[in-house]
Amino acid sequence: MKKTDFEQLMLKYEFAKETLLTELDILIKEYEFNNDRNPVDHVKSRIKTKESAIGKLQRRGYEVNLDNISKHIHDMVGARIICPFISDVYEIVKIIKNSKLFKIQGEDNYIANPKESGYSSYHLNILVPIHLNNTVDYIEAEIQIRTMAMDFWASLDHKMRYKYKKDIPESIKDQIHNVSVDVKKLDDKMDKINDIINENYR
Ligand code: 0O2
Repeated sequence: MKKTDFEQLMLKYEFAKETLLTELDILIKEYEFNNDRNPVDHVKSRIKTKESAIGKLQRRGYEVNLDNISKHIHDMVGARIICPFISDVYEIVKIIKNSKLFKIQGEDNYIANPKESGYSSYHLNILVPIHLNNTVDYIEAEIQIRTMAMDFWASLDHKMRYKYKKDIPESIKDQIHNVSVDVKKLDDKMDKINDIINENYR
């Protein structure tokens, strides 16, 4: 049976996701070994669906074709690292930036500069090498690193946006934004308590 170009591209994304997850697992375990603590609560990953990729291309005014998927969609492969504390997020960013496997292409610190919606997270855009039979390909991936509190906010925000099909009334937007401010206060308080514990009880 002849394989389609789309199937071949999706296979490469699958390889990139597996390579990305393996490297993240190694980096986190090595950190835990050296520091006697794990800065990560859990890691999730996904490959963007065809429908979601087509929607993103259309929203941005690009013709829907395979070339434009690889050229303009930078998060076909995505991983999300959820950490207990804000300080852990920065620790993980440092570890990933030091990885000899990944090439860092760009970053967005939406923790220091939250989006208008209130969205807060640290994004790293990287290239993941995949070793095929005769060649090495570099596949783009996006890693989102955030605290459990930020993740709680983002997943509820995502659900509500989906429900309103992105056309959210201004008053609801304001309320969701206000909650993001509360989430930030909560994270800051937890970080302070964590600092006290680290200084006095470790
Ligand atoms: P999904 O379903 O999560 O995949 P780029 O990817 O660099 O071309 P983009 O897409 O503007 O440009 O990058 P950005 O804004 O740095 O990151 C986009 C991703 O961040 C989104 O992916 C979401 O996962 C997340 N995100 C950004 N803003 C918000 C927000 O206001 N609320 C929530 N809940 N998540 C947000 P997708 O493709 O939009 O969706």
